[in-house]
Formats: sequence, C-alpha cells, structure tokens
Amino acid sequence: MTMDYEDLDRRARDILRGNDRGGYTLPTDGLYPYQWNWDSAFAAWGFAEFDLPRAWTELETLFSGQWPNGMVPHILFHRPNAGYFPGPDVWGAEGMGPILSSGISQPPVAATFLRAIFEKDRTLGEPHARALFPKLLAWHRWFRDWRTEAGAVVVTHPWEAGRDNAPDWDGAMAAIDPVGVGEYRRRDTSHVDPAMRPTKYDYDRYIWLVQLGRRLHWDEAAMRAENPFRVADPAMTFILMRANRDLAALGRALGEDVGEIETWIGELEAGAAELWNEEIGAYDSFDTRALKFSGCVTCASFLSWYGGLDDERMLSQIERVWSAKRYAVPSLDPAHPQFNSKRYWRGPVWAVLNTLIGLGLESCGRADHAARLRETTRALIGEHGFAEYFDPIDGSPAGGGTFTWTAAVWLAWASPSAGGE
Ligand code: 9WN
Repeated sequence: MTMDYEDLDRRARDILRGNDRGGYTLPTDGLYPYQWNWDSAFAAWGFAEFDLPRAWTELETLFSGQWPNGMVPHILFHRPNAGYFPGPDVWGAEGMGPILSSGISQPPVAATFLRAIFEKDRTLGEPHARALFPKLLAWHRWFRDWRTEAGAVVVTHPWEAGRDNAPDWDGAMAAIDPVGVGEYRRRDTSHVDPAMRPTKYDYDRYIWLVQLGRRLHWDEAAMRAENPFRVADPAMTFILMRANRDLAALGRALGEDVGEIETWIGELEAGAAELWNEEIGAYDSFDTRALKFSGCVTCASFLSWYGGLDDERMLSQIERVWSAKRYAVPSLDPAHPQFNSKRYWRGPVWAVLNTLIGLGLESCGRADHAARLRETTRALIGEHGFAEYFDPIDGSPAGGGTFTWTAAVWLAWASPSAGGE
C-alpha cells in the first residue's frame, strides 16, 4: 500500500488542534474529556513539531495542577463533564491542589519530552524550562519519597501505572475484596465496545482503591501504611530513570545543581536490577505486599533500553515477542494465557509504548531494532488510523479514535517527516 505521508501529517496536526481545549489537550473527545498527565506530555512533544509555544503551554498547564507535596495528578478536571466516570466528586480531592484533580499520579515522561522540546530551540525554551525545572524536581522527589521501595517505583493504583488492566496487577487485585464499593455507572463502555475495556471485576477494585484514598484524605503516609496495592513496576522504574537522566541534562544546561538527581539515578538502577525475574528471563512487576513477581513479559519489560540499560538478555525476548504476531509490540506476551488481542493492556499494541521502546533502542545504539519498531508503528498508523490501540494480529483499530498521543508520536517519531530521518 502506498502511503500519503503528508496527508497523515496533516491529519495528525488536525487531531492535536481538534482536541485542544485552550492550554491543554484531551486524549480524545467523549471517552476522556479532561487533561491526562502522560498524554499531555506526549501532546506537547507532538505540538513541538509545528507550534513550539503551544508545546510549552501544554506542559505549563499540566504543572499548574501540581499539589504542594510535589505530586502531579493523573487527571486535571478543568471543566466538569458528566461523560467520564469517576469524576471529581468520587475522587474527593478538592482543596489538595490548585485545580480539581484525581489523587494519584502517572508515568513521569514529562521531563524527557520537555528536554526534547527545549533542545529544538534553547533561546525560546530557556525561560519556560527554568520555570518548570524546580516543579519537575519536586515531582521526581515526590516519587523518590512516596513511590520508591528498595529503589524500584511502586504504583498504588492500576491507573497510576497508565496500564490499567495489565496482568501485572492481577495478584494484588485478587487480594482486594471490594466490599462496600456500592452502585456506580460506568461511562467508558458507552463510548467503546466493552470487550476492549477493563471488566466490572477490575472497575470494582479501581473504585474501591479510590474510595480508600479518599477516606485517608490522600495522605501519603497513611496510604503507605494501609493500601494493599503497592506493586513495583518496571515501566515506572525505567521511565523515572530516563526522566531523571533527562532532568539532570536539562539542569546542567541551565547551570543548576543536579547532584540530588544523580543519586536518584543510582538508586533506580539498583531497584531495576531487583525487578529481574529469573524464572521468565525478563524485568517483571513485583507485588511488594505479597512479595511475588507477576510472571509476565509485557511491554513494560522492554522499557529497559529507555531507562538506559542496554541489557543483552532483553534482545532475544523482544525478538521472540514481536515475531509472535504481525504487529509489534503486543502489550502482553502472546504466549501468556491471559493474552487477549482486543482487551486494552492485555495484548493490544500501543503506539506510545512502541515509541518509548524505540527511543530507548535508539539511544542505546540498537539502530536496527529501533528502525524495525518505527516501521511497524508507521504501518499500523498509516493503515489503521490514529487509534488509541491496535490489535496485534490484524492491526485493527481499538478503543477511542482521533487519539492525541497516537497523533503526537506520529508527528514526532513515526512519520518520515519526524526528526531523525
Ligand atoms: C484512566 C487517557 C488514559 C491513559 C491511560 C489509559 C486510559 C484511563 C481510563 O486512558 O486510562 O486513567 O479511564 O481508562 O490506560 O494510560 O493515560 O488516554
């Protein structure tokens, strides 16, 4: 099939503009009517391909929701919208931060994309980067203080990981008995085929965990003591490791002291080593309450290069997993019994994860592997559009459409017009 790349570039820019709500970008209209944390960082990177000032605004709006303790929420509820559940009334976090928000965070990709945007035009970027640097530092310090166990980053809710129904959480989810969660009405399944979304079993536990945080007034010390869900996540660990490397590089360019950040990088490297599961021969999630690995090779395992570790052992794993189905990289190893090519983070390919894995391979000098991943991502989006995720067997689009982060990674990485080609 011949692709009209210029048309795809145009459509991607139209998606970003179309989802722009003035200072922040929705992941997609309808299904996700607010500002999401890591989506926004990807959006900024996409905007930077054609509108640098708008890219900076996206990041500034995201950090305008930062809590005094340094946490940057996973959702900012700028304007009420009945089309999403759970909304601010369920989270009960009013007054915790300057903007109504959720009470948990999301993968900290912002420093990495901020640095990339800064490098595009240092003169334009310097005042923005200077103002944002201490905010990023405070956020990363919050991860260090409240989300790190033996060096690895833990998540306190599947939504915090951004890989909501990944099998990584199955053990910790099974340990929750969601008593008293009450009646609620989901809205996601009126926008998207329920077979592509998490189940009611998952949602009962998601809401139970939100109710727990609310009852504890989102007090981190109380939650650390009481929350049964604390799972160390290779994705979060590698993403924060990379974000700290980029924040340190940015800090050096700005003449800031980066000693504290360098200490964190060493701690995370030690923590990541603990997430190596010898039984499956890959980095794996570890339930810090039950002291158990999940036993799954997922797209998170392949973020080791992104973290900066050129681990030979992971090359044969990625080659095995990406050869199993037509389109790489399935979010769960197709050999795993829970693999499902349609259901969200249990099989589908996510263009954003491919991008992070590809950026990692590139920065570790694995040019051939990175090129292969970029080609498959280009083909997926070119043939099947700007979907939220894709079926790895036939590439068919799944979840929401006209998706911001898929458009953003097209512009900044997968398109032939993106930097680096
Ligand atoms: C809950 C917005 C977000 C992404 C997450 C993705 C999905 C939300 C949901 O959508 O999660 O945060 O309601 O399903 O899993 O990674 O940030 O695109």
